[in-house]
Amino acid sequence: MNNDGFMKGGLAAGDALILVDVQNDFLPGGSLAVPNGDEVIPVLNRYLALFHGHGLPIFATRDWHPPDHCSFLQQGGPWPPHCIASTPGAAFPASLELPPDTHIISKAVTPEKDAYSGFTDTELNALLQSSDARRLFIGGISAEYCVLNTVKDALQYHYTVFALNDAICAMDINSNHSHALEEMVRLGAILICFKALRA
Ligand code: VGL
Ligand code: ZN
Repeated sequence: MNNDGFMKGGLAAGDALILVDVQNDFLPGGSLAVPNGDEVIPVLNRYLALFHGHGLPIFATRDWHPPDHCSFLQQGGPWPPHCIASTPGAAFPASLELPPDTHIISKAVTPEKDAYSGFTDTELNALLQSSDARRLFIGGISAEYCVLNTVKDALQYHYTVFALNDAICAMDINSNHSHALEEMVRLGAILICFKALRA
C-alpha cells in the first residue's frame, strides 16, 4: 500500500507513539524469537527520534511475566518461557533508542492471566488520556498477537490508529505479516510508512 502524501500535515499535538513488545526474547537469539524481528529496530529508532523531536509522548509496552506464567508450556500454555520479569530476555534491546522519558508499560505480570494487548490491566489508557492523545502510531512485535490486540483495543477506545507498516514484525514468516495487517485495516486502522510521515 502506498501512503505517500497521506499525512501532509505531519505530526501534531495529540499524536503518540506506541512500541509493542520490542524485547530481547522476541528477537533472533531470544527464547520466543520472531524471524527478522530485529529488522524493525532501525526503523523504530527513526520514529522514536521523530516523535521525541516533536515533544510527543512515547510508550513502550513489555511482556513482564512471572517465572510460572500461565502462557508457558510447563503450565499448559502455548509458549516457551519468555520475557520473565527482570531477566535479560525481558529487557529492551540495547540498540533500541528509547528516550529517557518513555513511558514503560508492563503487561501480563501475574501468573494466572495473559495479556496480548498493552491496554489489558495497565495504566496505558489513563496515561494516553492525560497526554491528550488522540492519534496512536503503533509498531513492534508481533503482528498477529500483541500488536494486533493493542490496535484492536485502541480502536475500541476510539483512538485514530496508524499501524506502522514498516515497523511491525510477524511471528509467522510465511504470512509476510500481511494477514494481521489486513485485519488491522479491516478493523479501521490506517497503514503508514515512515517516509509518508515526513512528506
Ligand atoms: C507475544 C506471544 C506471547 C507478543 C507475547 O508480544 O506478540 N506473543 N507473548
Ligand atoms: Zn508473553
